[in-house]
Amino acid sequence: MEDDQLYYYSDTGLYFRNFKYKNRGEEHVFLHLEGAMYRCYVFMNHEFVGVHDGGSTPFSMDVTEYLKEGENEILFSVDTSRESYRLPMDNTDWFNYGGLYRDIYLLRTPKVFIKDYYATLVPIQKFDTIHAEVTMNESVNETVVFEIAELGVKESIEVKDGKGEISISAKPELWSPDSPKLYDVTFTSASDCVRDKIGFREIRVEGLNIILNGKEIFLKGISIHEDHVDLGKTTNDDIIRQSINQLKDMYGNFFRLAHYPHTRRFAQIADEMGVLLWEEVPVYWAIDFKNPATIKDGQNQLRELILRDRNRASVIIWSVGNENPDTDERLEFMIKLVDICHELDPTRPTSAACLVNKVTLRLEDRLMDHLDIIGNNEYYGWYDPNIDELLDILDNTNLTKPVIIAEFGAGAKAGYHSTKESLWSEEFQAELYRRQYETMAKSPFIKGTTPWIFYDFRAVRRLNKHQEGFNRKGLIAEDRKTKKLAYYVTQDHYKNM
Ligand code: GCB
Repeated sequence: MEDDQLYYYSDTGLYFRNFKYKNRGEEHVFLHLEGAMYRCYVFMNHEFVGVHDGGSTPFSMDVTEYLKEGENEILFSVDTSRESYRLPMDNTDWFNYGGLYRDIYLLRTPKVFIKDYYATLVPIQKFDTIHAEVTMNESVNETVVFEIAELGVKESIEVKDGKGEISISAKPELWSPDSPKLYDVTFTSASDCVRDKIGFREIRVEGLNIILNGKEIFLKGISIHEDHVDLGKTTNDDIIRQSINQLKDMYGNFFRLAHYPHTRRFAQIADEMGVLLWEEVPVYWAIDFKNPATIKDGQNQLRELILRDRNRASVIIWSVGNENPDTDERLEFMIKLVDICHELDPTRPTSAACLVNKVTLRLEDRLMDHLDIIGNNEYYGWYDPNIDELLDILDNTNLTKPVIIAEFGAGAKAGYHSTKESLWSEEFQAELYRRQYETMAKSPFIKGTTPWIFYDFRAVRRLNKHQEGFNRKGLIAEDRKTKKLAYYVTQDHYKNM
């Protein structure tokens, strides 16, 4: 995005930055990156500090011992190439933006500091118990004060060997999209203090229903990529707020953040503005499921995502994959990911876009046994002809869990008007959306929809004269302003649900 000549460049980029450092006594200094696409080697004053894989999640490296008083030099070497053993691998349907595209910080911390914290409503359907956990960077024994002043909560957490937890009685006003109440929460140790704004709500699955704060909810959603026509993969608060406002104008309450972790700011702003989120790791299509490096990388990306966002009330679903062929290696890979979700966050449902057997007309994916919500992508009326099959598939599957139709859609070039039979016309797309909504209304299993997709996005495999390098399934063109007819069909549908 910085230079036309580099548009398709996919290899290593070097980034330098000099800064002055003055030691303030006993402290740690970290380099913290919110994201580097894809493999990032970090050097400080010509010494190798470490390497990180995975393009969309944050990581920190302790650079204290590499620093000197006065002038210092950072060098990042970032390899952006997609490889068959990476996540995503080299075959995707979105543009491979590379390099350093999110914020980077130099952080000073005390010698002993609060490394991680987690505060959540305990999902026992009573809405009266908050659980808090804290992890220190060293295995110290001390007391950490957990405080939510507005609720009159001030409790001591006993930390043993660097970890402590507590469950307390409290009756917070519940967070929801209509009333996104956040509380100032602080954790204070002997030498450190961290603050956050946290919402308390309960999300769970009961039978075929998704339940938010004790009430059934239908997830009126849309999928969205982090792609911006001018800024590429970088984004900012105004852009995120605009997307959330456009979703609300469409009477929606839910985003599927596809197909990788979007910026941390998305969930923070969603917490403030009141919108629900599905978050996902780029376990996309047929990656190298048996390669130990891929396994390690996938698990690490999921851990980094959950640890980043588990305090966000807006995030209600962790998704572990998208349209992956059901092999033994893949099943083993995915079960480990689901286990990580449960280990780091027992409060949220898990999902993934699962596969259909087109011969038996059933959802047939062994992963479904391990998930709480079944995601399904279907392209009836676009890649597949007969939309009535959708109802057969759902009826034939013996479903005991709710289904989210995590994708459906059709391509349309904004401004191209023709008959509803003409491919790539807005009328064709709008008619397909009408038929989809009409059909889905007949199924008792569908509890959410995230059509594909909010905005047209760059995809180099999309080269016909209507697409010109963009996937054109957006309800809105890539300018993020020009609404197609299908946007209004969806608005009408969500308004009247
Ligand atoms: C899918 C993929 C999505 C693609 C979409 C399409 O099934 O999950 O990444 O972009 O289809 O447009 O074909």
